[in-house]
Amino acid sequence: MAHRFETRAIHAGQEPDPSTGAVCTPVYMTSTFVQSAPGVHQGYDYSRADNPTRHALEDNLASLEGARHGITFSSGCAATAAVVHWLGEGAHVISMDDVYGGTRRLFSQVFAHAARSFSFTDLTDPGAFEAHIQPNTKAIWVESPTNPLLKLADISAIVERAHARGIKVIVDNTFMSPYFQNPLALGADMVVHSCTKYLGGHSDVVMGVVMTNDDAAADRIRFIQKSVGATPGPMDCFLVMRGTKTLAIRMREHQSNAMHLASWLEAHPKVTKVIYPGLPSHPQHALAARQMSGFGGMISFIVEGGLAMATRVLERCKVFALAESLGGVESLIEHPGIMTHASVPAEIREELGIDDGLIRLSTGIEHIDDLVEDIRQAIED
Ligand code: P1T
Repeated sequence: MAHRFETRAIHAGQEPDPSTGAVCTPVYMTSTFVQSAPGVHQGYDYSRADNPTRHALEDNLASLEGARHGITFSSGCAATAAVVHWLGEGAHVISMDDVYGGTRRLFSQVFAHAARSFSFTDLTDPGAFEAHIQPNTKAIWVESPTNPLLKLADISAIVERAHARGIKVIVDNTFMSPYFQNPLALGADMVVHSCTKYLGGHSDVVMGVVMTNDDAAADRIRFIQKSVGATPGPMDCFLVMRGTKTLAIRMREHQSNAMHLASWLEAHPKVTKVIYPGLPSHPQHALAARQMSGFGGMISFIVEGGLAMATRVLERCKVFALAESLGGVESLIEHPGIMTHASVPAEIREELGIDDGLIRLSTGIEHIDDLVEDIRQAIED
């Protein structure tokens, strides 16, 4: 019988080292591997192509996402780029309108100049993409929940419609991690994560991964990984592997803190809006409860008083660090309009609802009372 998530997190891809018995997979800090005759080696020839520490991590991540293949990259953006390379010259992609600012920038300002084209639409309506289909539409790019507005896409409903048209569905599952959501089980063709976030979990690594059950697609993505060479180093792979061992307990704690904090914020008179999929007030709360096994650690909210008040709150927090990124054990606070989504043109931010007063929290796993007190004093004192 297959082991459960928590057990796989600790053991998948990781056998005690056969040469020494080391329980933890060693950091194979080597660029190359000796050959006994030309082309004769023990499975590894050069670390851009493969490295034993990376190999162990890729098997571990694939197991957690329920995928046959995990292919890692030097960042989440590099993983996204590999998928767009794989879609091929001339491909048209229909993307969720609210995605990480760097993803939109990569699509609109890099690949749009490299024989790819993109349409952005609100995939909270699973039929919305159909009006944008072109003869060369190859994929729907889903981010769910989205960054930073925490909108959800109904993954299986989109898959059903897209597959009927021969269109692939790719899901950026960074915000939920494989612990709370498994898009491949919902029919998606490919999953992308920024491992920089929950998978690494300690804000000390930048990395990405692509996961799929499609053998031919995996072969091609692996070929792109080796050929383009945006690969992670062995030390980073070790750190993410160390991170995934505690993913389940971290995610449970992130969620419990976020649920408490979101409810507290919602009751605060100076807070005009709280967006958290776990709150009954979230317009897609029912979908969140059905599609995910938890609601995650990300909260967005709007304070009364626009940019001036938002800036005050951001500057006054002490436990929450004012910083980009998310998914680490430490709580982070940021301003999407000025920070993570600054590369999204102002008129599009406005259209999406990325308000000047919008603040995004990555709820860490510190004591909940300290987190509430930190936000309280930043708003009230
Ligand atoms: O930063 P990198 O590892 O390249 O991952 C890019 C990325 C991809 N997808 C999502 C949903 C993301 O949130 C990110 C990175 N996001 C931030 C740095 C941020 O603060 O939102």
